[in-house]
Amino acid sequence: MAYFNEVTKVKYEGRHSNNPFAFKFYNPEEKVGDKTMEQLLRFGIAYWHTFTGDGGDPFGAGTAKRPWDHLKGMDLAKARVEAAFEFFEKIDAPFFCFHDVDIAPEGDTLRESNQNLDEIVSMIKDYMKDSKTKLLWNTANMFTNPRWTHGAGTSSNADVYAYAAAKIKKGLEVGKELGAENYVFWGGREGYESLLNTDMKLEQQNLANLYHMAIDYAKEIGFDAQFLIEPKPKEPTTHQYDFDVATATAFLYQYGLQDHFKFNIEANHATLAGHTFEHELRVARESGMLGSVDANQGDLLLGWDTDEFPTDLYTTTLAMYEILKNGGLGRGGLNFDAKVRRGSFETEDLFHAHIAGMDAFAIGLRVAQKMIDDKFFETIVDERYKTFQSDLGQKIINRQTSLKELEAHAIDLKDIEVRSGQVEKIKARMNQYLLNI
Ligand code: XUL
Ligand code: CO
Repeated sequence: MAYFNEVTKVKYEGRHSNNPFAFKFYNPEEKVGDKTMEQLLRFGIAYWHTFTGDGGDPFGAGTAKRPWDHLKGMDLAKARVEAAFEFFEKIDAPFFCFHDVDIAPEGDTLRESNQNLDEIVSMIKDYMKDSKTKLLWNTANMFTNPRWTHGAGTSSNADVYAYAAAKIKKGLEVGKELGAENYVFWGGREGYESLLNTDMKLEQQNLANLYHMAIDYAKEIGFDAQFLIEPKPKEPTTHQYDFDVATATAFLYQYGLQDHFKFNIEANHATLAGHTFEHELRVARESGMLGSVDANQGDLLLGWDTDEFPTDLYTTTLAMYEILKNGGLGRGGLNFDAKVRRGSFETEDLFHAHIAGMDAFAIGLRVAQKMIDDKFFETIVDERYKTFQSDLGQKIINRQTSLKELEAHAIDLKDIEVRSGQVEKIKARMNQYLLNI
């Protein structure tokens, strides 16, 4: 059965195309630098938003109209797999991502849930044999069910902790079975509400121990995926332990986990933390920990995680700049952790949304590559830090000086030439780059 009859395969038709079901800028085979767009962008489809989500929000029921709506339980789960692979083929997606509960319904016990999962995983495995779409990452949902109300790896209850450990164990086995490139840990409820009832030290230690056990088990079963932490400052938990990349980096170093993890950076999580998307990418890149990206955008007028499809070209450009400077995303990719708006409830909106996001990142990629080729930012930065190329500057950089020596240099200085940062000139040039793609 076909679920998306209104659309045949989405192809690149160029910037002047009026076909809403065509890419205007994403041309998978086109080379940018020495790699193709497909190799550089590595787009992933988020199963939960596109096939499981129904458009509901905290104020109202789901609005989405989907051709699988009449089904229930395992029949529904199977129909979603069929629909997913039809969608992947039509949108030409190289990757997809899921949580365990997105693909198969939970049973009354973990044993039952795992049986459901096994059945769907083997169906997915069969579909993957004839599909180019690979698994970018999978994860375990440890935030929806009421048992996670006080956290999973940071729960105040040891049975809940054990349940979380068992879900991760299964997640790693599923990842191995389907050849996942990465495994994600997003700590939805790993944080606290009030210090008055919280043993923060114990919770964080337990979480670190869980990660160590996951590393050991992946090794034991020969699952060599890259482990990723996905920071988020709040929502659902008030004080989230993985607040942002810098906070999570400190956690990883504190518990000896730094060599085993990279980051999955989500744009909307960055803005919730009071950062830009590109800031989080830069912080991770500087420490060699930029692993993968959840490509979406938040509504800056709203203070919550709206998970919109990314369409802001300024941001996609600055993000692609960081990614290219990182030498790409390695085994990571750009996963659209994004959902169509509640008012965009028709099935074809799923295509419009992904086309918009893929084109926005393709534009970002082209512009960022051009800026790198022209050494646009490098020249600005080199010029700005030029004084550090002097003897004095080199001594500072190499820690070969002292407060005494620097005082001797500074004590009679009169005419220090501090130059303008020229941010407005730089932004105006960036707009020129954006218009000239
Ligand atoms: C929640 C979120 C998650 C993770 C995976 O904000 O981003 O969907 O990406 O659990
Ligand atoms: Co995410």
